[in-house]
Amino acid sequence: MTALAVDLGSSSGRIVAATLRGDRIEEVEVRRFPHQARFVDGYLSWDLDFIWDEVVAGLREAVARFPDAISVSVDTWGVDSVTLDADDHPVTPGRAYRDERTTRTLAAYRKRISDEETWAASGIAPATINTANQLFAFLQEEPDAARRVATVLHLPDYFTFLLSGQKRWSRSHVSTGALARPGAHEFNDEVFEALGIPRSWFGDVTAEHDIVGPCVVDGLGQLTVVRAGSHDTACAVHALQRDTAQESYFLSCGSWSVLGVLRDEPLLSREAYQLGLTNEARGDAGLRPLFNITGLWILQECQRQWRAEGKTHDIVELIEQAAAAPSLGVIFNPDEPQFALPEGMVDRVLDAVSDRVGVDTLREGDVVRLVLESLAARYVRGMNDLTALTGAPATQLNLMGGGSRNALLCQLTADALGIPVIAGPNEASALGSAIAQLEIMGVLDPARRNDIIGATAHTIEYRPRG
Ligand code: LRH
Repeated sequence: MTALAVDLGSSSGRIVAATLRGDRIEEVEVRRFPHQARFVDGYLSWDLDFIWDEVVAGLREAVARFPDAISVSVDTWGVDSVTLDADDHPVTPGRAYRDERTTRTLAAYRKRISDEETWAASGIAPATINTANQLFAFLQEEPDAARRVATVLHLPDYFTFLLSGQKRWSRSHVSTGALARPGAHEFNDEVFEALGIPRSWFGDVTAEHDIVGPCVVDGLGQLTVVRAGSHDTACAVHALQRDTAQESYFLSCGSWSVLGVLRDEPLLSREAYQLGLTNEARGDAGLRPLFNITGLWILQECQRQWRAEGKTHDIVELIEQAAAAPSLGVIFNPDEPQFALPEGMVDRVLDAVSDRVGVDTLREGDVVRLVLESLAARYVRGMNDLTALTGAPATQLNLMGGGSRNALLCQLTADALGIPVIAGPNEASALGSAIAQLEIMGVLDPARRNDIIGATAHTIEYRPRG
C-alpha cells in the first residue's frame, strides 16, 4: 500500500510516494518544485495557484506510477493562512510570513495584547510571524479586503480543502499561530477579541491523525484525504525513533532550525517564556515545546546572492570548501532580526563579524563555515535552555530534515554539544506523514513504528571530536 505525502516547505515542495514493503517504507520523490515568495501589491506573497498546480500534477503522476496509492495528506511550513471570500476564493494572494507588515503594526498589536499576555494566552512565543500578528496586520493595512473575508484557513487546510471540499482547522498548524490556548485543543476567543479578529473566520480546532474524506479532484478519486499532521515539523517528529526511557530531543533542520523535545504537557514557566520557548502541537495529542531558530535559510540566501553574482553557489562544493576552511574563531547570533529578512545575506553575515575579523579576503567557503559554526553554537545554547526547562539531560540529539545531509553541520553540532548527533531521516516530514497516513488507514500498527523508522531512515551517528 502506498501513501502520498504532499510536503510543502517555504523554498520547495515535494510529492513523495511511500510504500510499505515488509518492515520498511520505500520512498520515491515523484515531484519536487522550487518556489519563492514574491512581492504582489507591495506584500511578500506566495503563489498559491502555482503551488496547487504543482501539487495536482504531482499527485496525478503519483497515482499513475503507484496504482496502489490509497491516501494523501498535506503538510506545510507554519503560521501562514489563506483568507477566503464567501465563494471560497482567496481574497488576497497568500501573504508570506516574512513580509514586514507585521513589524509596522507591532506597536499597535502590543497595545492590544502584550508579549506576556500572548504567552499566557497561547503558550506560544510572541513573534511577528505568528498568524495572530499577520491577521492583525491584514486588518490594519487592508481593511477593505478584510471586509470581504468569510473564512480563514491555515495553509495546509486550504490545500486539504481543495483536495476534499472539507474546511477544518488542523491542530498542529493552528498551534503555530498564537490564536489557540496552550496545548492548542481550542481557539482562545479572548485573543480574537483583543485583536479584533472576527471569530467567525474560524471554526473549531480539529484533532488530527484522522480521515477527512474522499479526494474530489479529477483523476484522484482513489485517494482518501487524511490529516496526518498539517505542520511540517509535526510530521517530522512522527518519524523520530522514540526511546520512552529518555527525553526525545530533536532538531528539525531546514530553512528553520526547530530545536525541541517531545512532551505530553506544555512547558509554561516564566523562564520558558523568557528563553523564547514555544509550545507547538504534534499530529497526535501530544506537544513539542521548541525554539524556532533562523536556520539554513541564512545559507540558502547566501547561495542566492552568490548565484546572482556568478560565484560558487552549489551546496556540495560550498560544504567541501567550508570543511577545508579554518575556523575564523568568531560567530554571530542567528536570532538577530536582520537574518530573517530576504536579500543581501552575505553582506549581513559579514557585517555581523566585521568588527572582530577582517572580512575583505573571505571566500564563500569561509562564510559557509562561519554560518554553520554560528548555528552550531546557537544549538548549544538552545539545548542548554531546553534541558534546564525539562530537567532531563540529553544523551543524544536527533537531527532530521534536509540539514541531516550536511555532514559538516552535523559534525560541528556534535562537537559543540559534546554528545552524539543522530542524523536522519532527511525527508523527515514526508516520512512522518506517510507513517501517520498508513497508521490512520489501518495498514500499519503504531506499535511497529520504531522498527519501521529504524529500517527506513538511513541514520548516521556523528560522535563529538576532541
Ligand atoms: C518550518 C516552520 C517553522 C516555523 C516556520 C514558519 O518549516 O514550520 O516551524 O513555524 O516554518
